[in-house]
Amino acid sequence: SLRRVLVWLVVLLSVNACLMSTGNTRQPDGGKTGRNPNIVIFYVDDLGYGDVGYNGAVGVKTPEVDRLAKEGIVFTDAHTTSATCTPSRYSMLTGQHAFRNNAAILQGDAPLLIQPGSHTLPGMLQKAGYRTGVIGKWHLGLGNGSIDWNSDIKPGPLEIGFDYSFLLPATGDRVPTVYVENHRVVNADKNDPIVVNYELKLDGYPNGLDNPNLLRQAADKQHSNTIINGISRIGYMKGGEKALWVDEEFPNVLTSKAKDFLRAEKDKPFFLLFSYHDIHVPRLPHPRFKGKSTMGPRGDAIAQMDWMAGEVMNELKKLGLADNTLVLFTSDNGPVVSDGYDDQAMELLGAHKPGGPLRGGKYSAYEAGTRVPTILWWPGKIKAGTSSALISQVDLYASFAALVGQPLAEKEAIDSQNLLTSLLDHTQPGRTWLLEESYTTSLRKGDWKYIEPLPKEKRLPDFMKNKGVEGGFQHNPQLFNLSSDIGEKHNLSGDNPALVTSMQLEIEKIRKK
Ligand code: NG6
Ligand code: CA
Repeated sequence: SLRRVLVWLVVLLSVNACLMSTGNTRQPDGGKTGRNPNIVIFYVDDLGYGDVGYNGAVGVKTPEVDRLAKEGIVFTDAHTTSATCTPSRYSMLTGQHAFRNNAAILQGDAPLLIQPGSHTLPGMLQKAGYRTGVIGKWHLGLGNGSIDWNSDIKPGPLEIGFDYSFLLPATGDRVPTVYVENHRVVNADKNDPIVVNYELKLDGYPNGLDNPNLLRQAADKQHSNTIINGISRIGYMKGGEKALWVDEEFPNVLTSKAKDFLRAEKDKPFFLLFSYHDIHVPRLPHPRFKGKSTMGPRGDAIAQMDWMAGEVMNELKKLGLADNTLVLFTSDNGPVVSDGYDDQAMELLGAHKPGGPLRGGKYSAYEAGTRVPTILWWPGKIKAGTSSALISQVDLYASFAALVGQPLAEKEAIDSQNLLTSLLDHTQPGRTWLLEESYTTSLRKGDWKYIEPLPKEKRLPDFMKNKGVEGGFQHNPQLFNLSSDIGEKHNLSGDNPALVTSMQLEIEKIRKK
């Protein structure tokens, strides 16, 4: 609409003015080419607000991430859109809330969730002249419904805006446990075809329920199917022996693929989504990280994650790209300590608080579900500092569009707000409201936080109990004032019925948009 175009123009002009006034132009590279900046997103899996050194981690050090924090802008109120992985990734890549497409945690053989031809963040950047790559965990589905893992696997990332992909198809705890590079399983062997099934047991690899003696980590029932590399996974798989990944090698394999991508694309503006497996389960860090923390595999996986970030940053610097690369470090949802495997995470936690001062964690409606460590690093362009701006990952789409000067179509990224000024200047405010998705919906309005009650007839999900996570799901409305109650302990809904009603209405309005 005209309004949208006008708003966009004004923002673009003011951003330009702001960049000019600090002596910066959109001409990094020493002004050689005037090209748009490269964009790298470090997308860690299940990393909690308190899991990083600069936010007070105990028992593990994260010097590389802390360096980014010191040199960049640290956001204290930045959010994933959802308390689980698939919906958060969906929103970041489409600029739309996950509920609009019923995005929920996917199995390893689920079809691609984002339709080819639809607007995506990498597709938008392609239009602006970017080369785009995704390396690491995908978990947004592949194929059309029945994947043949032994031939071309599509549609996938290449059909929705990425030029290159090297993937763990779903999660580390789901079959198939093979890498998929572009359209193909790496090291696929036509004499040993891969078959995947999430309902029917397949012969071939032993399964965890019947063979607990073969396991390196005991697992709950859901994680007790196919055993690969001494770890039972969700789902059944057969064949593909030469293609099986070795979990301990993730840091080496993924980091070296990222470096290859940077080297190959260094002469064009590029976008890299570096999507970690860490610190998701199963946690099997490389032996060289063993004992790097006092918290066992979960802490060691954090140390490994930190090392990987350092490696990629060093490569950027080595290639002379550091000044012209915007780096965003963040996570896909909040922390979970125990998530299906016995890896001693609970026992060895000590005084470490994965969610920092926040209540809840992965899956939950409380703040720790979506409020995650977030750093924007772009020395030379931005001033280091701390920002309390309210920001959602759904906003990256419109913000990056503004950054690279790519206009958005009417129906493109409808939930995404252009917060570029807030991302680049720590003194600027962010959103006035923000939606958090979990098994219910929460709404932030400034410091107010409202959690929508579940319908009376719906059972409250309670599977998080044995994971040590407080879900925050109730049949009654909950309302907290985070300015005095960051830990969401005092439900003020009874004293503020009008605010409860208006925030509920607001949620309904967003749903209908
Ligand atoms: C759940 C798995 C959990 C994890 C999650 C996805 C349970 C009992 N099991 O179904 O282990 O794989 O899916 O995590 O919760 S996420 O970070 O990709 O959303
Ligand atoms: Ca996750």
